[in-house]
Amino acid sequence: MPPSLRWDIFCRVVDNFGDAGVAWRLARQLADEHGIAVTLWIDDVGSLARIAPPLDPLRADQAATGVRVRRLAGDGPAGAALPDVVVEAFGCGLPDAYTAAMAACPRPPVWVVLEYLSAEPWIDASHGLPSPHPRLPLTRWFWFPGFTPKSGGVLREAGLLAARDAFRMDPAARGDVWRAAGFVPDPEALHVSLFCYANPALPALLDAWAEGDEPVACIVPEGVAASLLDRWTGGAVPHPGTPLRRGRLALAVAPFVDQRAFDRRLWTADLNFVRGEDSFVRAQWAGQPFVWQAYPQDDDAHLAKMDAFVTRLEASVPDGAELGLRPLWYGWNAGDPAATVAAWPGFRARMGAIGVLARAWARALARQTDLTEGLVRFCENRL
Ligand code: TRH
Repeated sequence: MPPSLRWDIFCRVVDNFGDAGVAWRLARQLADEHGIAVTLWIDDVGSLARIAPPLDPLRADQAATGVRVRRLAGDGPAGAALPDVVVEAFGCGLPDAYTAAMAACPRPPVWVVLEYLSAEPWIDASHGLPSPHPRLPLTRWFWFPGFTPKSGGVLREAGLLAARDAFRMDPAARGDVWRAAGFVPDPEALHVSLFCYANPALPALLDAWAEGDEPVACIVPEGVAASLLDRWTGGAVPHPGTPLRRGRLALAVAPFVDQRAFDRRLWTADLNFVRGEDSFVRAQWAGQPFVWQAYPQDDDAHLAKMDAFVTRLEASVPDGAELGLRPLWYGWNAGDPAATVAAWPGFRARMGAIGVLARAWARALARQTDLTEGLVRFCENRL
């Protein structure tokens, strides 16, 4: 790969943090591991700055950890020199002036549309296919992240699992992470990291933990399910650093931390509730039991995505279907309080075996080519 390669990544934040989170992780890996000069064009620098604190939300052009970050507004990079590769994250659309410049270029950049991650089988047949632009003499290539060797893979930076294992070997690691949220280390407690959407099943699950027979220490990121927590706490949502106690549950609200610190929380939790796309993948790399809330979609398409993933997860080990993942995952994704609470004791009782499954899944997934490596090779062959 010629070292002078330049890539532009375009990202428009739909909502939440995953679009920015994925684009940022990809940009950093391209720079760190492939020596590529990356410019990330993103409309909502503020959302990215919340999970990448070195960034200044008010600056339109800045650099951090080897990536140039520029605010995407209006015609965006009008007049800027075209790169060798353009990544259009999640089909966000490129500025018209930019695509016109690409079309006028004798050797246009390789144009890749990065799709949303899915475990659904159909993506393997769609991955890596070209599509002629409807108006311009340009070709777009569609990259479908996934969990099979025929898909576009998932993001995994070099040394991730070794760093995870080394961190977990440090006896002080869990204490440091959870003390930062205001918890006094309690080896008897079930440590839960809870990152979810506004889930109607959440209050009932918190009640079940409060009335349960074991101490539960739970961290919720600031602003997550805020109105539900406000009602459940009676307007006394705990301030960061001072957990609220109710029965056996201690609930702490934590400010957003950077992606590296968020990984460490996932690595040191006994159970990770995650959502969307990027934290979903990071919980898989953590190799701990996890529950995923797919990004809710009106036509319930998210339930099909969740089912497709659970099916792959169960099939990855003998008797995986006996682990009883589905009742809690389905209740949680349906936002069904009764189903979620009914499923909790069974899931909790099988967490040892679910942890074995999670670690085996992470090992197997790590044997596949990571998304960035595959994408670099793919583009190299089309330059
Ligand atoms: O925030 P999300 O719900 O983002 C969603 C999904 O990406 C979804 O697929 C997409 O359609 C929608 O946005 C528009 O969940 P996700 O994907 O887990 O992204 C959260 C990011 O925030 C992830 O990179 C982890 C990061 N994060 C931190 O770095 N620190 C934190 O403290 C927290 C809570 C999250």
